Amino acid sequence: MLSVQNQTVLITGASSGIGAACAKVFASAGAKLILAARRLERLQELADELSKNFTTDIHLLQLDVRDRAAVESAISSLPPSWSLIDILINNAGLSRGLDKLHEGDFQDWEEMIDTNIKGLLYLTRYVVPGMVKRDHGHVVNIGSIAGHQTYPGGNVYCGTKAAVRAISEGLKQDLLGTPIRVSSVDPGMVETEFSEVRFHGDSDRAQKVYQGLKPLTPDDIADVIFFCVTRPSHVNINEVVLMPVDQASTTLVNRRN
Ligand code: NDP
Ligand code: 8X3
Repeated sequence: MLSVQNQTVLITGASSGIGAACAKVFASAGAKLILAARRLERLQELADELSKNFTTDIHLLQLDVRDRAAVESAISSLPPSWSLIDILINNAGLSRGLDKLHEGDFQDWEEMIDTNIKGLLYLTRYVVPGMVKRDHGHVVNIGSIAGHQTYPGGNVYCGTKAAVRAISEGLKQDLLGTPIRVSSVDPGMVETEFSEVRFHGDSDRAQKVYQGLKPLTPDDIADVIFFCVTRPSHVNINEVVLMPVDQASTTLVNRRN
């Protein structure tokens, strides 16, 4: 097993859900954390909590991954002790709406495409050259079961996650001949703020998504990401698809009420 002690880990979307759970797992293993998201106050709360429990170094980045210039500037202006990123976790992402494609909202589309695809590409483009130069690194992209199976109303969100899947595969191919590893972790239903964001703050509708079943938790996903990253350096876990026992596909779920 590889140690992440003193490794620098950049986690996007660390202010909530899966990203925040990753921060905890990597902090507990002694990694140095760069936590990025738009909500700086949420990152600060997380950093305060982590600092109480672990002796980890944390650097916060208030960053909108959709803004290419901001991503370039954030990465190029990292202080020297933070600039050598060993592990990039491309987790920032969201769904917006569940409309039929022909009735879809253009702004929802732009937001998903700009965040889930272009944001992930920007981070990758600005971070991976340093990994190549140093002959060391691991990129973990958070895909989704939605990148493997499309469901009614999922159209554009599923399209973005199918793109993440193709991008992960392409990056692995383009990095062949280097020791840099690429993994895609593709969950089914995880209870986070995801559905609340999808339904634009309608928490009653969001809660119904997980009603009567036992969803995955953010910690379940962080655990799998940590497993991928800590395999021996010759092992590349390309793709992990995981879902709750109560789920069999994007549309088949077992609800007890
Ligand atoms: P949350 O809504 O809890 O977290 C999403 C995170 O992404 C937040 O920290 C948010 O931070 C960040 N984010 C969103 N937009 C931007 C942006 N433009 N710039 C920077 N950060 C951004 O959801 P999850 O934890 O569930 O989602 C994390 C990832 O997991 C996403 O890629 C999602 O698609 C994927 N996923 C989720 C599943 C689920 O069922 N929950 C299943 C499969 C995949 P902030 O708002 O502060 O910027
Ligand atoms: C999130 C899982 O099935 O809601 O990516 O699209 S799903």
